[in-house]
Amino acid sequence: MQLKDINSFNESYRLQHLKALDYLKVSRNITDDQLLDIVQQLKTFQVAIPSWALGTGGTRFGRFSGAGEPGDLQQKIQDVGILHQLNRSSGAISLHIPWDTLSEDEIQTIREEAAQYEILFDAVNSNTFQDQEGQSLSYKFGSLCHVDKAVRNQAIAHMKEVIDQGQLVGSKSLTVWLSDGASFPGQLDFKEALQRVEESLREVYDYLPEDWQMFIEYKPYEPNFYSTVISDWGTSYLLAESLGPKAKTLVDLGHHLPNTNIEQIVATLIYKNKLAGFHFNDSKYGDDDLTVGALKPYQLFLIFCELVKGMKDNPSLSLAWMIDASHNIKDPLEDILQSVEAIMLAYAQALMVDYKALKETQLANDVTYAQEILQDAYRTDVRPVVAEARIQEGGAYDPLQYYRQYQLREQLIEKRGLYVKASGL
Ligand SMILES: [Mn+2]
Repeated sequence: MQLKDINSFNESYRLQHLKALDYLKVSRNITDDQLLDIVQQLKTFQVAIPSWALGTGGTRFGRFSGAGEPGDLQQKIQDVGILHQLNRSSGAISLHIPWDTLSEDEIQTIREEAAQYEILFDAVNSNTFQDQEGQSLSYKFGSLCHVDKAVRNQAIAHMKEVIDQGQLVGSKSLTVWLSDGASFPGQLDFKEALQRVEESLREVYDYLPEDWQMFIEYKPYEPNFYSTVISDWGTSYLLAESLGPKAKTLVDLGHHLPNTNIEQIVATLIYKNKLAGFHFNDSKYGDDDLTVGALKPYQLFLIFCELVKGMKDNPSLSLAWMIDASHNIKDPLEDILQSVEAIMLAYAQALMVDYKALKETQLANDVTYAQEILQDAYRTDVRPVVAEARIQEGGAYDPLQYYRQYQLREQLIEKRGLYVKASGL
């Protein structure tokens, strides 16, 4: 769907926007050049949208379908196309195999559809946490950690196939998240399970094309409730370290036990050049998969401060940014617009921090002022600068407002019908 009238939509907010931008400059005491520099960095920032987040997600208790959802991959790309036209920061899609399995003859159409909306293909995701139709062996007791080598081989073959699929669309990385683990003490030998995962991952690693990377995601619990083989960043890190330079640790914000200091994990991984990137979401209790920034925007800001510092120290630092959320009760497209906005705001706030002054306070053990510097940036209303970056790129001043005003969901329902179910979740 090609969106119309974005410029005239923006025009009605022009005066209000310019005043807000001016106030930001005056209140932060920043020059036009400094502002331009921040806008420039925001303009190049792209967050990948996972194909499974475009339909309504469910919980283990049920799923309440939305309307006008994408029924196939082409329609999923069209949905990302809508997001990207509105915010100019959603220029990539992350596929999940087998939910998005491509046949040779549809590759061309899919690539053209994506190119039309300037959408790239981000990391491809494997799936060995559920059994697929026609699959000969079951993952009920694990995949890469399974005691039976035949099951492990099946999972390894699947991951190689995911890499093959990714190559067809131009992806450059494979994300592996394993649900492997145990729900009861005694079920699994910890050491042997980890050893089997390591050996299996090595087979997949050796299959990676030269310019590919492997992202190893971790998660403390669920679906297994007693132990997970790759349960924390340390386990992911030691696997990545053992596999080699193409393997890195992927941080999913919801995959931590409550109160974990995620920003510190980020700094440690950057220091060791093992940070792959992020799965953004928010949570209160566990892997809640809520809208980014809905609950802990200050934590998100602190994480971005580490990232900005990391990127300043090492301009070649290349990270993968992706949303990984489930939209149970909101319109998925509206929810993603809110998530991307929250990410951009946290990034913009982190760009407002005076890192030189912060360093001085640290060297002087001036704890009070160190905190003050961070909070001062966090408490700045950076919405105008994020909007400015978006407008300069041809996006909408207020994407959500445009989405509602131009009745985009209603148009999708008209085209696709009320009861289409997106493949996957
Ligand atoms: Mn994830």
